[in-house]
Amino acid sequence: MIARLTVILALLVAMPLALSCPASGDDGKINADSGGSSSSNTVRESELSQETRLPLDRIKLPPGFTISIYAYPVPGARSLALSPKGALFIGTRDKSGKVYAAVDENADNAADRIYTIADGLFMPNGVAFRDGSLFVAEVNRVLRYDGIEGHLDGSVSPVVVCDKYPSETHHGWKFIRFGPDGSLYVPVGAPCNVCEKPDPYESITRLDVSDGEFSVIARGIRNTVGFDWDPLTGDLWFTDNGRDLLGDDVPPDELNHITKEGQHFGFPYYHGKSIKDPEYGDKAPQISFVPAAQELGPHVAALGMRFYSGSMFPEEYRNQILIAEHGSWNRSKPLGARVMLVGLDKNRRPSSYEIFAEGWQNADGSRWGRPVDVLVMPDGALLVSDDHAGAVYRIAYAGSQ
Ligand SMILES: [Ca+2]
Ligand SMILES: [Ca+2]
Repeated sequence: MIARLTVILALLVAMPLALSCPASGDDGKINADSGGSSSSNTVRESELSQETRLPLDRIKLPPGFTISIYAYPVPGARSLALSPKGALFIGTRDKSGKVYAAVDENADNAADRIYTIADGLFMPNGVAFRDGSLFVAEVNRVLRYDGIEGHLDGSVSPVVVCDKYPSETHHGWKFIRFGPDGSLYVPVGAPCNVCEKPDPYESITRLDVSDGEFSVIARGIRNTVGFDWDPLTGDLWFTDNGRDLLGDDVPPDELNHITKEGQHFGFPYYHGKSIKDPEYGDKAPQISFVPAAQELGPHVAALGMRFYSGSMFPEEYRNQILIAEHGSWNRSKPLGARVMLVGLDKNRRPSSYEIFAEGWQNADGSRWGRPVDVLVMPDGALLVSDDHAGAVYRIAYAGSQ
């Protein structure tokens, strides 16, 4: 599957970049004026009565599925992470710099309270939870909030785990997740539409949260805002957003599959499976590029993705991939604003790419909502965040109809 253009291994085996990230300041605590202030944290009742204001009846789902509001309002809701005790952490990337936690206190599959854990952070898009601590990714830093479940009122000060990531805001917001190895995976996007940048740009890095050191594990990635590990193989898969301004239908967004550490996924030289970049294609280093495992729609802005690891949905969904497409901005006919299903065959190769949920885009191309991330709940329901409507939805399967 690997397009062997020419093989000069020198570049492939370039020494992994290892950067040390000691906590900033003397104790790693954040100054009140640099974000993380608890002074304006709030808690409010989730306004489920607002459900009627969001036209959920426009969402089309396969037979037997239903959609409801899980949390609302959650302005700018982006990445999702769930704690074992059931707190749903929600990142954002707008100027408010807020991180939320939504809690379903009475176990009726709808959050009753929405806490603002932090505000004033630098595009805190990424959230991940491990061993009682919430990790939040700003553009250039990863923060840790210890004992967060006992401090949902925002009364815990974060510790800086690492502050050595680049600070460009262009594709600088981060999706983060812990891998099966206990490391935190942190992407660094291209600080441009299309450009050639050295490590750690255009990569996925692996961060050791115990010492703040990170290294690049995959290159040639323009901007991934979602990834997950295959429950059957342990392999890491990720979405990537294709470059802009090559026309309506080129290039596709990508679903990629890492089979070996150090692989290069083509950007900025090649896009999709084999599309040569008109500007950078001729400058490509003589190395092997890994083509997209599945070409997605052009400019759809594929963001969050998860393998469906639950048991609520029908058998054919098990261990298949669900992808949230935020929706295009530079296409004459808008595309996206939907949740897609990528089917994998018995060899774990993509065999289908089809719509799972749509209807956030209106007939005239305008949108009332835009999916960002997806998360499989312990009961098997699928949560979907929406930063345009400011909501988190719950998609459930109620049986054949
Ligand atoms: Ca509830
Ligand atoms: Ca690629």
